[in-house]
Amino acid sequence: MKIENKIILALDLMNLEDSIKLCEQISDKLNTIKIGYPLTLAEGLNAVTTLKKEFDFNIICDFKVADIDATNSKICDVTFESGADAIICHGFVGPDSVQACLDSANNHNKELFLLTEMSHPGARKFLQANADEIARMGREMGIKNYVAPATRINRLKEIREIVGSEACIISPGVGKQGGNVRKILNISNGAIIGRSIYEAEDPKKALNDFIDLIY
Ligand code: OMP
Repeated sequence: MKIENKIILALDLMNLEDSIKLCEQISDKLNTIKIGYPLTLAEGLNAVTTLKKEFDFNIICDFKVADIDATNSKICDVTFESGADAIICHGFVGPDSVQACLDSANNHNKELFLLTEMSHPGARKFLQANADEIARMGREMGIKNYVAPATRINRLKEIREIVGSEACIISPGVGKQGGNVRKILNISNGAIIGRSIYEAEDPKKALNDFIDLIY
């Protein structure tokens, strides 16, 4: 997946109309968006289908899939059939559950992102202790794409060392959660940015300001 300007917009707006308006403003600078539960629970998977049709973005569905294998397969299949190009799954559920997501992605010729350590403070409590193992599992399974935190640059580096230089890492936590876009892009292939863009008075300017920091 080629991420234009190394930025992925986290489109966590609560309705399709506002989402389309925002995409119209920024579509000349971005080609990759991430859609999660906020928009799809509000509007249905139709939001993914519509945005894919209107803008032809790369669409990463952030459903943090974390169930048994049989259920994960169904979640991934229906997501890819709606037009998503990639899906994010959790790793803590173990290899059988993750393999089901990978098989679905491969069957649809789409991509899987494995979430290793999350970006928020609470990730320290349970997830951090197992994040290296999750990343190692991903590497052993042949997974090429990962999500790792922009909020902890040292952890991001450690996860990069485990998954290897060829892997694609995308990192949430820039801006509102405190991560520095320029620093993390020395390690990550893309920065996921939501509120700092869509809550800005002028989202296009906010995006351009991030791009100026990168280049
Ligand atoms: P902002 O904090 O508004 O920039 O948004 C960050 C986006 O990344 C949101 O859509 C989060 O749900 C998502 N996210 C995290 O913030 N932390 C993580 O560890 C993982 C994700 C994610 O999987 O995208």
